[in-house]
Amino acid sequence: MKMGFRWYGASDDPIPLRYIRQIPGVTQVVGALYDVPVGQAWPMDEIEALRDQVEAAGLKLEVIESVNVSDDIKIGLPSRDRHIENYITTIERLSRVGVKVICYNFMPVFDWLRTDLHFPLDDGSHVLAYDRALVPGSLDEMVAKVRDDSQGFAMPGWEPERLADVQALFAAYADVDEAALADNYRYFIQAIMPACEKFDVRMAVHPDDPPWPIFGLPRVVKNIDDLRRIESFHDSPYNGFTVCCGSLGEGPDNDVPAILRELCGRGKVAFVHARNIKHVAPGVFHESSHLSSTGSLDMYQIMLALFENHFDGYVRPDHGRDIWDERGRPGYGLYDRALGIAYLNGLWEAINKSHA
Ligand code: CS2
Ligand code: MN
Repeated sequence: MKMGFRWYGASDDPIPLRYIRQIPGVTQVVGALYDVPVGQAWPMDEIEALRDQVEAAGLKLEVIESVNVSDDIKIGLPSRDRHIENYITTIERLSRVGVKVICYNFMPVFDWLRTDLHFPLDDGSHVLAYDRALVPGSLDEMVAKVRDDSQGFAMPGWEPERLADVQALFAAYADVDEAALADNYRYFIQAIMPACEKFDVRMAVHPDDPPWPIFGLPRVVKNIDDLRRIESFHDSPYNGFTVCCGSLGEGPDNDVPAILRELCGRGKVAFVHARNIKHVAPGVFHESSHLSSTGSLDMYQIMLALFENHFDGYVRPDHGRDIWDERGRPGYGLYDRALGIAYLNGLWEAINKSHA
């Protein structure tokens, strides 16, 4: 297991790389370029500059989260072929600096969705939460809510330029039902796989968050059946998964350790987001600390599933709570993610030694 920490870049992340270097066991920065419009190729000089910064701090840049897939590709517009060409150029360029895994998602319009970015827990910390009864009635309201609640930080997957006319973007998906989205997804995977195999870069799709349709938009990465269908697009370790335990775990029928065992058993898991969530009621959940007893997921069983399947890929903690008066990017503060890593390391060491 190689432990990483997501970082938003020197100009947009209040956490310096040297702090990340001091978290025990962390060797990887999970990074991205945030200023390249979706659909365009990432400039080589910017990729190299990011790699240089990360390496100068004594860390490695082997996982990118995310190279986003454009709406043109998801909708299946004629412009998709040009966007796919650019995507392939980005894959090739990233391979040149040693990137091994690209995390991405295939959610229409919105990336993750929450109704509260500062939900208070009994211990005085704050977390991201979702209550289906509180999802705003309009798309514009939803976009404004995330923008206004994020403490001045840009949130991943909520690019203001892309969502400036969210109604028009939504309308462009009018004819895209679940079958059409899956077809467009297959087209994308089959087009990029030769490049991934040639340049030795594994694609790792992130599950839908939450794993059910929202605003009537189709979603195709929700459960094990969806993941098996994605595997069938092209059966190769390069067509792999990011198992985000929290996102999948939000679906009460998703058995996360069982999903990990099945997919790791076939060598398809490239990246893991190890985090916990707490189910409150159907369609209502909040995030929690990583510790099993504070949420609904059994983090020991999750780490055991990885260990028993000889997982040697990348792991990062996912959203942490806001604690100790840190006012960071919601979900992406330093303190609770570092606590999460210490805990995951502890589980891993204990499992390792008890199997020796
Ligand atoms: C992340 C996602 O913050 C988060 O919820 O897990 O934004 C994730 O980076 C994307 O869905 C992957 O493309
Ligand atoms: Mn995740």
